[in-house]
Amino acid sequence: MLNLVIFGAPGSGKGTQSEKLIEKYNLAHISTGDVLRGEIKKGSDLGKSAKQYIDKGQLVPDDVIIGMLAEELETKKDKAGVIFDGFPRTLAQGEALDKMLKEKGQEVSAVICLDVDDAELVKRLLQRGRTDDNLDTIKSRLEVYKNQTSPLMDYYQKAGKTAHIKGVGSVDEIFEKISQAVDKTK
Ligand code: B4P
Repeated sequence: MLNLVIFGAPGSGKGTQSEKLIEKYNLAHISTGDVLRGEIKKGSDLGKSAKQYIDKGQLVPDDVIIGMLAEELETKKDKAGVIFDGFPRTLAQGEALDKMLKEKGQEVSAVICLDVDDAELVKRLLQRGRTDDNLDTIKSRLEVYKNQTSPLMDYYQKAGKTAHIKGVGSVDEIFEKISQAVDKTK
């Protein structure tokens, strides 16, 4: 099983590159951001609670996300692996993912880190214009990324699982570099 984590700051292109990876490698796609936006659209209790965090640029609490991820993972069984897009985002989430995969006799195969500087991230997100893509919220999201999410990179680096890819250039050029990194893990 190919279990890929796609890692990077908000707007680094995780969702964009995941779309291409799922097609090329026949992977299931779990985007915690997409699942949360789906819940918001449905107006569920989970969605109502998540919206308050997302609108402020904060992370949704770990227990909510980990429970949601476990449920999603159970529905993805008929593919060659899974791409985890936007999850994990904290050390607790990373440890929970390892535990869930271990119970299935699996592990994270590789962590693709998309490196993009802040000015480019802000430009992309303002252009995208989702409700959480306004300047104040973007600033909070970048802070949260630095303080809460980037420490997780050390965890994966120590495990020898990271591949750093420059996430600037055309989507196809970046995808080519990611594919080379993925092929090395197979
Ligand atoms: P996400 O949905 O994960 O979104 P993101 O990090 O903002 O964006 P992504 O990196 O996927 O960027 P994209 O490809 O779309 O998270 C949203 C919120 O949900 C979080 O802030 C948090 O509150 C909550 N959440 C989600 N997961 C969570 C978790 N695990 N724990 C707690 N809370 C969680 O690209 C962005 C834009 O750039 C697009 O418009 C795209 O077209 C453009 N772009 C992409 N590649 C480009 C390129 N090479 N050049 C130019 N533009 C490019």
